[in-house]
Amino acid sequence: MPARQAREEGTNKEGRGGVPSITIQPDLALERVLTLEIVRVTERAAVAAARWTGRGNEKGADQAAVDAMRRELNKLPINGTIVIGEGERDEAPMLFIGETVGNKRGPEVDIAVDPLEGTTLCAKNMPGAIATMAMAEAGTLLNAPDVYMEKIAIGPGYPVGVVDLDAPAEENIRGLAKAKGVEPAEITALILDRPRHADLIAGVRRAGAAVRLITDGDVAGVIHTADAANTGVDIYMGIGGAPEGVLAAAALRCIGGQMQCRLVLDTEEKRDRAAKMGIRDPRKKYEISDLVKGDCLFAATGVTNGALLEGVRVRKDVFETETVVMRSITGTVRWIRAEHRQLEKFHLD
Ligand code: VTB
Repeated sequence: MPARQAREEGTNKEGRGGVPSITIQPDLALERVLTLEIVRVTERAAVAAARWTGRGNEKGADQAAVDAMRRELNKLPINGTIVIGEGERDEAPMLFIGETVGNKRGPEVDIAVDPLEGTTLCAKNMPGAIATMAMAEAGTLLNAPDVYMEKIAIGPGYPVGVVDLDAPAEENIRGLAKAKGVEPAEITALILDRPRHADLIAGVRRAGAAVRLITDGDVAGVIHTADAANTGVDIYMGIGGAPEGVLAAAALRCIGGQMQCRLVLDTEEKRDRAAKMGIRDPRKKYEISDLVKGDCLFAATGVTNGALLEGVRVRKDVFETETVVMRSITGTVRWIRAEHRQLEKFHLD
């Protein structure tokens, strides 16, 4: 289900800097073979969604990605539970929160999915739609309802606490510029282009920094901060979806960086839903290690071309995909360009 639609309609009841430092018992680490397995999952979802690129049909694109992702997830040697998914059981027929996936012959894992992050981007054939998922040891991913989330994220290499979710935008920009050794004018903040961000955008600009606005796609937006030299994005700020926040945190858990978040639980109904999912403190400020407590894997495949990933390319008898896959315990990031020749595996008509 397109997350934005759910949030708007209310139908949805709703490390640190540097190299990631993770100390967990070796037997709690995920099997490394799963790294390649999850690439297949996001590849299939991306190819399925790509068929809907530019068709103006968000639901169709999302459903295609969901079906493909679920089919592939069910082949994995895992006992998986969806903790971040397409919605809650009564509203999402597939990949709903609590759904179990996998062939049951493997470790118990938590799974976060966004089969098509940027449904609108795909429907309108705009850059940046991706298929993405994360996997972590059972019980270690935050079970978050599909509500909004306040977020702030920066890449690796900064002292802990250089920015703070609760500090004014100007202060965060000045602090970050100082830590980077540049003037605020050389800082760029990535922010979702939404009316709710008018004050935030004004504050960033008052501090002298540049704002880059995006229409959708804040999972990739947060990841951009981890490679500021190439992306030109130093900081991500603003309110986006909570599911996207958990996925982005999984990526930063692997590549380093800092992120702070808070769920926007502004109604009794949302607080109730969150409480049912085990959230005791509705105002809690989460760090990456609260969102993703243990070892995790993160993968994303491009659907449409974007700054992070190339989109799916359909050539005669060959589909090409680009995927980034990361593992937190080693901090390894792999970029996988694949050529698919056995096209039946995509179950496309
Ligand atoms: C963001 C964006 C997503 O939802 O999380 C956004 O990154 C937040 O919701 O791609 P609104 O659109 O309601 O602002 C998405 O756009 C996915 O729908």
